[in-house]
Amino acid sequence: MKTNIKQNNWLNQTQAKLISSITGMMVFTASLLHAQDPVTFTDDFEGPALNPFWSTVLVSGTITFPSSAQVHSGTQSLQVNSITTAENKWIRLRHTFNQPQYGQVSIWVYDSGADLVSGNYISLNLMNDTLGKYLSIGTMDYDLGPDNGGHYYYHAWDSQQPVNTPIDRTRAWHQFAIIANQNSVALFIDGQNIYNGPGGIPFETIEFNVFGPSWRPAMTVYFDDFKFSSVVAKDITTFTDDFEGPTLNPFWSKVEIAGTISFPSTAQVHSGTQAVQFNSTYGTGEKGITLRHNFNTPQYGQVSIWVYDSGADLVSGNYISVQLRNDTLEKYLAIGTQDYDLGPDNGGHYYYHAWDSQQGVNTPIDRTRAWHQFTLIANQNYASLYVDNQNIYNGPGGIPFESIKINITGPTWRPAMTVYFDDFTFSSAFPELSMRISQVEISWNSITNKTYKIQYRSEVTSNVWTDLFGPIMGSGTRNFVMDAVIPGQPRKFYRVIELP
Ligand SMILES: [Ca+2]
Ligand SMILES: [Ca+2]
Repeated sequence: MKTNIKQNNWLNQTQAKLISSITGMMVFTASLLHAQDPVTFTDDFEGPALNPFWSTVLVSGTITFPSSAQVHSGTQSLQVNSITTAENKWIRLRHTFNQPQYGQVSIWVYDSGADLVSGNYISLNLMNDTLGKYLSIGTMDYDLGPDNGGHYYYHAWDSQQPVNTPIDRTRAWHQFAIIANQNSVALFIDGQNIYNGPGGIPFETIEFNVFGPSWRPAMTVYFDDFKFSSVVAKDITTFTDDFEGPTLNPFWSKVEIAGTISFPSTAQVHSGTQAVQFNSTYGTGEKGITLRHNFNTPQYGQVSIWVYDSGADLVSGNYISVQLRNDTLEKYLAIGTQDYDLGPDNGGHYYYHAWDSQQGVNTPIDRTRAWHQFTLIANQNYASLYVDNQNIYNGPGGIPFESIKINITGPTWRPAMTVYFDDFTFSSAFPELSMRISQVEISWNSITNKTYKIQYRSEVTSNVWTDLFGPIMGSGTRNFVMDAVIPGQPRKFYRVIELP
């Protein structure tokens, strides 16, 4: 008996992504046989041991974990201690991905070196090791005033040297956030945008660190609340809700403060026989009635919803707002109303809020007590807003949204109000294509008058050889059989046996 074992080894299901760029050009990338990276990873440093996501390099320094000396969230953070030795200080926490990434990365840093004439460098870096390029937000190893180490610095993909920012260092918690896209890069400190520039370089490694020459003093720095999310769509890519179901779709989570959500409601509908009804109450505290959806990963895409504006022409009402939110950066894109309608320049028109708006901006579109459609588009290259298909805003993009929020709000003293929403749509700018191998072909050179049997083994058969096909008569040529590939099955071995 002769056996011939062939291994069919697919580590993971084939991954393919279809990415459409703004020019309408389609770029198709597919990669086989690579290990999966996490799509999101957060670390609030509350565990008993450092998460194995991180690898460490400790030269002239140590890590104290967990540390409770300074925390941004919970009761723990990560403490980095540099030490004075003959060597330069170099304490790094890093994660290297299997595949280069686009995405959003943020961390909170307790800047112990603020206002010290001599300290250590602190930085958050996204690195493309292959190209020797990096994006970085950080500090100098001294603070000698606003123009000389007293502010935070950044380094863009193509910077020749660190660039000073307007943001003063203080001995407190600060958030460093980096969004690295295919088309753009945006850097933020405490939610303030400090840099926008070209993208197109993915990062292979995330690193945060404390370093400095040997002669700089020992320093203790704290890090907390790290967040990474890939910008690749792993969520649903489209979702529509005409609010015609028997219960509210679990896509939505509800918040009902000084009010309620009635579902289904038939009092006012835009389509079918049902809508969702928001009811605020008077005098029971600040109103906050919300439907929300949190995505697993930040999104680019388009959202629209129909709103029945019950507050139009009322001198006192509630705010109505539809928002795409980047909760990490505490930024949002929104269309909505004021909580009063006192004429065209004073609450009588619809308002919008762009990613970088300081306050709501008036539009030319009059409020009426009727159904109106709000449409919000947040892309890598632009953001656009529409009311009833009329374009009310175009501006820079580059900030993905992590959640959708639909709400009515208002202070205690504003009256109770009832507002209706209907016909919601969401579509991702990254329609995800997926590819998998559904069948394998097994073939062997056969001899006339011989019979063969095909067997396989896998984890499913506890690695025992099991008959698949046969006996099959040899044809004197190459024989072929097909076998289905079951989704999620990691590995299967085949062999052909020549029967005696
Ligand atoms: Ca914490
Ligand atoms: Ca409906």
